[in-house]
Amino acid sequence: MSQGISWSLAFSGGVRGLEGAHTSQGPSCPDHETERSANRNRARADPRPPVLLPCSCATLAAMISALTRERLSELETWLSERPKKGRWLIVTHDNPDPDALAAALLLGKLLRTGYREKVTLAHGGLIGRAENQEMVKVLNIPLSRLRSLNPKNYQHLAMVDCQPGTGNSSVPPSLPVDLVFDHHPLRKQTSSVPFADVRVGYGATASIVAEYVLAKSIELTKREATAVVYALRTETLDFSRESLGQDRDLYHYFHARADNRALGRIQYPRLSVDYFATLSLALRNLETVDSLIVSHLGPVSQPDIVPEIADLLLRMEGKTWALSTGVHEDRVYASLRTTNSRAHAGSLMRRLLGRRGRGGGHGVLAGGWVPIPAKGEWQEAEAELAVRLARLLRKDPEKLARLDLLPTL
Ligand SMILES: [Mn+2]
Repeated sequence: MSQGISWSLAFSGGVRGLEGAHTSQGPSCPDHETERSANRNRARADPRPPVLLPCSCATLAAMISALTRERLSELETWLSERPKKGRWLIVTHDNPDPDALAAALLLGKLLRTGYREKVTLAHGGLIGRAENQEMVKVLNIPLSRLRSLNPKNYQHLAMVDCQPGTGNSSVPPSLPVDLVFDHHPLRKQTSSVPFADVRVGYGATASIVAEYVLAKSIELTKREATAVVYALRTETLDFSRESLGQDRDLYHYFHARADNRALGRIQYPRLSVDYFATLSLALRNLETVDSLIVSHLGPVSQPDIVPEIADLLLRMEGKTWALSTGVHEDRVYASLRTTNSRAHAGSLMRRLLGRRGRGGGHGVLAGGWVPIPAKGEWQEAEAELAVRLARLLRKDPEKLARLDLLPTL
């Protein structure tokens, strides 16, 4: 059945002709509900015919691209014709971010509600970031740790927001990968997956999966809508980086259906003392050369803090590149951020990590890891990453110097 399955790198414009028109397909739009009741009230007081207010949100039909409709029917055929039935394991990358969590939640819903499949969501690492922990808690996302599951209980594996061979997802090797949904650049190994939908242009994997769910006319709950909204907000930095009109339309559609109180709780969670300790350490270990700012965190209790620090450092005035590194178990993790929208942070990260490492990313942000070369040599490994990055950015690594924020007493 792999014949005829294509890997969709390009975005298809979709059915745009219906924009602004009201359709009766699928769940009704709360915005339009308000508009209709306003018209009804007006009709009671005023005998003139109701005025149709201009529609500010795209309709359902317009939000589902032609490509998604086509791929959904391919998926349906594959699901009905596959030789083996059985339980699905949906895995995100090891340390899932909101996009991975929302995409997993929605794919679970699609398989469960749309095709009566049995599904378990799982990840291999840690959910470190307080916001992401809060998201799982507040939205009640049923997520298992891979190590607590027996792979023998599953017959199918789906990967969301990651692909086979990227090194950021510890999938059980005994299970064949049957489904991949992702928006990172296409990896070679993905070509042997029976069904893969990889769309680099999309701002979030959750957008891709959300389109399938809508195309299948499955109504999402408030918590699922909230998950998509939070995924899109964080993944596109409130639409300030790579995204499509498609992402925006989906965002508006789901925002009207989301739980704003839950969103508030997710965005401003309580932070652990450990978090503040790492933050303090990060600010005491700054190095800089020209527009590059670096911080080495050393051993961290969870790897998610590394990208969080990189995000923060990129906001320092005068800096356009930020690198943070941290050590967890036997790996040195690195996160790279840039303000340069034309940069290729993902490919730069792969060059930075070299053959021994694993990593990738998008245009302006990337992450990955290298194994610690020998016991206890993590300091050298962290320092070397900064020196190599300086060189790759054509900056003089000799000039990489400490940045003391406070005057020494
Ligand atoms: Mn993503």
